[in-house]
Amino acid sequence: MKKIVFATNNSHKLKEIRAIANGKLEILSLSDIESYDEIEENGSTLEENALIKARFIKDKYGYDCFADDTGLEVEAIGNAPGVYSARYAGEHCSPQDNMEKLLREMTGKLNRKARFRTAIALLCNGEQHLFEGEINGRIIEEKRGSAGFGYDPVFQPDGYDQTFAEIGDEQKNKISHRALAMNKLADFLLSEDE
Ligand code: ITT
Repeated sequence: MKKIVFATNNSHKLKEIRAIANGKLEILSLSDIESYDEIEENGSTLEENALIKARFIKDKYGYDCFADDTGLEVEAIGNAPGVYSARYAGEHCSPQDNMEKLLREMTGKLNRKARFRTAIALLCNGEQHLFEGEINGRIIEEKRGSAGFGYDPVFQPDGYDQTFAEIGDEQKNKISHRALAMNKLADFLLSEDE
């Protein structure tokens, strides 16, 4: 089975990606390769940040790898927090701080449209590839649900009455931005093996 490193320090993402890969790929974590690096994400787009993370691990450890960068883009506030989603409420802030700031900024706004977007950068066999996934939805007025992570309690995907944090991991992993991007990556890697 194809082995590939997923360059993330986010344990929730690792769990999601392993569930989405569904045993078709062997996904190694950064701790599996004994990497405890803090990788600075100073790109100005999701694509650039995904490449920065993947490139760092490829150059330092030599493994074929991929990295994900994800942002929440909210239309009424100029597509913020976007590439700054992780540090929206400041450096080292918590997901709760980020959601509280977002709900404050959205107070009284009638346009609640938002989307999650994921860029995955893959460095494999000396080549670089990018895969994307996105899902549209809306920002609700108050947090609901306890599954998932990050902004999931305030994001309700189109076609659902529940937030990502209410629909649960299994359903989220069928429809999410990350699932769409990851399925493209898995199809690519598996077709290469044929
Ligand atoms: P790595 O860079 O180590 O992969 P990270 O948590 O820093 O992990 P990102 O920069 O991609 O990852 O995350 C941007 C922010 O968006 C961060 O606050 C996450 O909690 C949030 N986020 C990412 N994916 C999400 C998802 O599927 N649902 C809700 N929030 C998400």
